[in-house]
Amino acid sequence: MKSRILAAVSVLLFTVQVHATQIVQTAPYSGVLDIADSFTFDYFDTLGGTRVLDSVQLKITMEALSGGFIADNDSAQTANINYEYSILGSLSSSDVFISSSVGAKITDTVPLVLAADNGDGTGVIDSSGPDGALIDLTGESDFFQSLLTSSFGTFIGTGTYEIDLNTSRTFNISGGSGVEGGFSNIAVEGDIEVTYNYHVIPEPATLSMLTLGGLSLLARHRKRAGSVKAF
Ligand SMILES: [Ca+2]
Ligand SMILES: [Ca+2]
Repeated sequence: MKSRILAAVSVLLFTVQVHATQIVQTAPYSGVLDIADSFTFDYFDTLGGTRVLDSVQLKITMEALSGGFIADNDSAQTANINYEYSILGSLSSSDVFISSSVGAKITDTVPLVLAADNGDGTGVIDSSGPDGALIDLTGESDFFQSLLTSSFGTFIGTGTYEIDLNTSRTFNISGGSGVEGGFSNIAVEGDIEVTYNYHVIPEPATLSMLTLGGLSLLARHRKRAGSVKAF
């Protein structure tokens, strides 16, 4: 019985001490590529050492709303090509530690068959057929999240810090010659999310009351156990 009561007391204290909770901060963004913007977040405030940061999760989502990449054959022959494209939305900061790999990437490689040039010629990137094509990105999306279980000390403090979002886009055409590439206005939207996973340290007064409560509970049971023995 004694060990069971002690266990109950320690579980009670343990539950209070490691009561984990979260602070989630979300900054929405949207725009036409390329985007270069900064977003403001609050540092994790330990409130005088009463809260302990356990980990930080960074997340970025990205969805294409419209636009896409263009291919235009300007050669005299039919072109069979592979069109590799990507849009990268990456996060960085001069205030807090963010790994250079944190970014959402919409990417794919698509095969295209383009007819011989219909007369637009080099320098005019025309997506209309039969010698051109538009790879519509509408609805394509990606997200990336990174959980920092160490090296998150730079997120602790008071006040605010900035996280920068920069987008870039690339394409590579292979398998044919004389094919021009480009892009139409690509609009995207998404969220940048910073989550603090932390636990609260109970105040000394609370801890003492819980300890006293547990000990008096134990004492009562000892007394009761003693009286049972007397019979
Ligand atoms: Ca053409
Ligand atoms: Ca052309």
